[in-house]
Amino acid sequence: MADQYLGEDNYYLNTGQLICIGPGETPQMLHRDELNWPEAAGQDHEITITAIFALTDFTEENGATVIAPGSQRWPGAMPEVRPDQTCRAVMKAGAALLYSGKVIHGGGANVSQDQWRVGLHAGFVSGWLRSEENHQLTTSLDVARRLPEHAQRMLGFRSYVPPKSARLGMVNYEDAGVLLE
Ligand SMILES: O=C(O)CCC(=O)C(=O)O
Repeated sequence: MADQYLGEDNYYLNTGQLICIGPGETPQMLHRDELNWPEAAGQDHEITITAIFALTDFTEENGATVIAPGSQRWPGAMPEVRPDQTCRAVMKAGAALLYSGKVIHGGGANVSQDQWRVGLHAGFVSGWLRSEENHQLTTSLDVARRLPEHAQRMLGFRSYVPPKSARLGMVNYEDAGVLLE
């Protein structure tokens, strides 16, 4: 999906997180992920897409993601959302929700007594934007050297090559990959 919407070799891992919503948690603020990069948002193309994989069942009760279907086409940066314009990403463990950075969404309230809702949140962002998580500071060079090239790229250990300009994220004016050789 990221290859298709962001362009092959054109993007980095934005988030690699477990999002664990416990009993009593209140709803997350609804948002569009692309507004992390406000100057780049609001274009026709995608700059970020995300998958949330259900590691436990996602239910209305335990905090299934709240989604406003079709909101990727709603004008304005962050329009008002009525409850009747939303639905919940109810799904079985093992299923995933894939969404554009333009779709208004948020983690749901967990009104259960004792259930944890656990999602694996894997997002991707265009290579010319800064990722939410700083993987280069949390992945050592030793670990990066042992990863497949695609994973090295996803974590920012390879430079981004814009179509019409110089590289971004270089090391001594070379592709960052020289550090791994
Ligand atoms: O946990 C969820 O269901 C959504 C999380 C989310 O949208 C976020 O943290 O940005």
